[in-house]
Amino acid sequence: MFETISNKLQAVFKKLRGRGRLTEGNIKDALREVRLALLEADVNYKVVKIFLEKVEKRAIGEEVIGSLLPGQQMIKIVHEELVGLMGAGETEINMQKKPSTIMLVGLQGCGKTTVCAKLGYHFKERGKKSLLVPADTRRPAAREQLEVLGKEAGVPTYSNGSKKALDIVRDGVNEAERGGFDIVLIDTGGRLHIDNELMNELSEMKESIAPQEILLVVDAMTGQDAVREAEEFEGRLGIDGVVLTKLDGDARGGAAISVKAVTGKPIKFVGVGEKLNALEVFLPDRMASRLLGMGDVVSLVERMENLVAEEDRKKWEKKIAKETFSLEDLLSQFQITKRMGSMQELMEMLPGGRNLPAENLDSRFHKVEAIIRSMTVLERRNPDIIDGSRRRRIAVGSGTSVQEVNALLKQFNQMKKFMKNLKKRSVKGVFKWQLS
Ligand SMILES: Nc1nc2c(ncn2[C@@H]2O[C@H](COP(=O)(O)OP(=O)(O)O)[C@@H](O)[C@H]2O)c(=O)[nH]1
Ligand SMILES: [Mg+2]
Repeated sequence: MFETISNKLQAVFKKLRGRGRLTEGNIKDALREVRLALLEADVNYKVVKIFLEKVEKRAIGEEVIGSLLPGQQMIKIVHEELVGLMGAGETEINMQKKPSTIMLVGLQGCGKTTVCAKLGYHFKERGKKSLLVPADTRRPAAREQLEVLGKEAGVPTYSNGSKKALDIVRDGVNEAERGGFDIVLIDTGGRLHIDNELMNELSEMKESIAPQEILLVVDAMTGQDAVREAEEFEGRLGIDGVVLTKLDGDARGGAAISVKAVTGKPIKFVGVGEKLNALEVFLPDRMASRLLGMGDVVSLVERMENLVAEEDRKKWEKKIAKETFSLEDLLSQFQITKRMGSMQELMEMLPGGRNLPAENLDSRFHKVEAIIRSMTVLERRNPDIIDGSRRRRIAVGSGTSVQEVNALLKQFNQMKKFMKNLKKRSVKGVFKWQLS
């Protein structure tokens, strides 16, 4: 799902993550690439503009530049703004009335009949009784199609033999009232294009039964066409929400990102396959993660923020600035890292992290810890005094080899050099090394 856009966005963020500190220039470059990725994914250009203005304002403000993990912080902002665009927590279906009537409308082939049966199944799984009502009288065999799918879903389909859509719908709703159904799902007829006849027919139906919800079904693969349809249906009929189908195909994501921002109406469900259970409640948060192709970066940033409190950070920064960072400090950094969870766990939360060979990281960390613990305090503070015989003693004490002790000392020296350089630019990036 959304491979192109998520690969592109991941590449942008990967570049950012490699940096200890971000400048306004870095951020602007990255946002230019984000812009291209969004436009290529067929996101409405006005939406792209507003979106990037918001992200830029936040990123160039303190949030990213002064951050612990600037790259991750940037992802977090983009993620949050995407969620904001797609509308957080508005996907509930109006179920105040019993039965609640839901009219499914949309163009031909967008997936109305399928969604009708899928919703029947969805509600059945949640203990609600639905009645499917076939009101597409134009397309031959439309009723049979709904019946077959309904049977498969274990949900009854209403029938009264009438050929008039309005009659079928009125009678269907009455039948549902008598039968104690919770929900009536109305499958309406579509057209290849929006025309007056279709709109009149649907408006008449709306007036006649006053449905609790009118859901517009649109095909995500049509990108901006789907958004235009939503705009037009909203303007001419009035809709309560959108069902975005065929997200399992090569949908580029543009429709998912733009619908709410352009029409003001939320996406309530998404279709992710032909099977009856391939329907998901639309969760902006999850959709944003999918678009970014990421694991749970947001919670990683939060964990990190909670753990390395501001004072701690100041203390570290001072140490680094004064170049008094010692192996003892390294050990306590390990402690912080450990409190965040295992390395394996942390890697998995990073975008693409699942593909990294993390199994050995935990044992490598343990080894380093053991080596430092086998040193005396004096050695930890002045690693320069660790000569050959001390190295042998430390290796034996920590159950490692002299080579491993050498490697750690070498690495520590490199780190100190790295920090010296870092100090010239900024000291804030130092915490990044643990994860890169
Ligand atoms: N892959 C995929 N196919 C879907 C999805 N929803 C509907 N379809 C297919 O799209 C075609 C048209 O669906 P249909 O419900 O008959 O559309 P209608 O004309 O709006 O009633 C059918 O072949 C469905 O199986 C979906 O989420 N994913
Ligand atoms: Mg149909």
